[in-house]
Amino acid sequence: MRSHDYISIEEQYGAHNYHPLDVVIHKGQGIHVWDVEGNKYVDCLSAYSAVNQGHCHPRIIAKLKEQADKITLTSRAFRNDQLPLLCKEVCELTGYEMMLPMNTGAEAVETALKCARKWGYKIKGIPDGKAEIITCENNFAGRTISIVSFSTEDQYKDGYGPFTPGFKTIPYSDSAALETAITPNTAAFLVEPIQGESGIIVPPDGYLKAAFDICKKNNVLFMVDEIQTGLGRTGKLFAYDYENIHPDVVIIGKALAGGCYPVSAVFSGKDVLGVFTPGDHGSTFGGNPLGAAIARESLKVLIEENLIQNSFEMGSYFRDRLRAVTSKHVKEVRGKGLFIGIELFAEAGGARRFCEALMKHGVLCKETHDNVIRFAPALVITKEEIDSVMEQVSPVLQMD
Ligand code: IF1
Repeated sequence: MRSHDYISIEEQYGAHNYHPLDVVIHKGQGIHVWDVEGNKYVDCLSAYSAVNQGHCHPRIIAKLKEQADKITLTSRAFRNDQLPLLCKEVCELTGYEMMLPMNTGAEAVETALKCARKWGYKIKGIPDGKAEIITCENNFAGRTISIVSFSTEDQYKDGYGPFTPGFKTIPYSDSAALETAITPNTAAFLVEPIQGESGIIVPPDGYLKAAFDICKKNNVLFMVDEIQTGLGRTGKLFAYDYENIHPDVVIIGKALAGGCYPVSAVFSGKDVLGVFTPGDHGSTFGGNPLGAAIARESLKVLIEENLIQNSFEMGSYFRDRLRAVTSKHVKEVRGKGLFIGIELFAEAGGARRFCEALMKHGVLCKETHDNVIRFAPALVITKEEIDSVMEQVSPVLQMD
């Protein structure tokens, strides 16, 4: 079968909740993927930062196979010999006391929201049913009904009401608005250190620190969504590391298991995650030994292969090279580490046509909103590989 055969089958039998580029990927290795015709591409999306360690990393795949031969799922009715070590290794790596495992990012965000509410009632003393959580305009945190309840993107909410109450929206990058929005019933502030979906929006230096300080002063949990920005993507282990803060609650997912398996987690101090007691919350697959073993190996790869520093250095090199391209379409190149957005002028005719042109040149990118092209290759990318990507990107940015 050829690409168009797969595409027509998917169009016929799959729900139409996506509009993918028409490349049918068959295999991947490192920064590269191949389609069913055998054409090779550089993947500059990395499954939205889930494959930070690169496609089919040999060490991660070997661990997956090794663990799959032993035991894959126990449920949390019993214990397994991988989850305790994942919890310990995550805590030692991050300086937190406790971790709660889930599967997808949205589930981890839901976990953090439940934790914040429970903390609000049990510890802070908010009257029952009154807890408020503050979120930012243009956030993205997943697709569940409670999460889309605080989305400000019409399409993500359209047709899904009634919504979960208890959320307040403030502008991003505006710490004064946070201070004003806080009331005695505020349990938490949930924020992305860089807004990915809304176009790689990097807040001004000092914003996260200022927001963190305001939360501390008001006994409000500072909860950071590092699902997309975390685990080396921005050139630090976490994007919050740029501001030397210790958020109360950190949410991770995606690259935690190197794109081989859905594993997400919430980690925090005992004073916060300790509010959960047996039966309060859970998941059949959360903390399963297969996912935990893969996550442990994925974290080791990230550290031992120095991918975080590589992201920092290659990100800055990549941005410099992109900024050096003379193009009438480019308004701004921004980002941190290998989390890069190119914002185009409104007159450029939309980012999608550039992504389609790049695909023809062997570079896979995805537009975010209408006018931003996102570049987020796996963190294993080398300078020579960036040079070769630039040979394709430059002419596309210079097209009419
Ligand atoms: C889709 C976007 C990216 C996330 C942050 C939580 C989640 C995500 C900061 C939820 C997920 C994904 C979901 C995916 C596309 C993608 C995305 F464009 F939609 F926003 F990456 F930028 N917090 N982001 O970015 O994690 O439940 O998906 O595991 O929905 O199509 P999930």
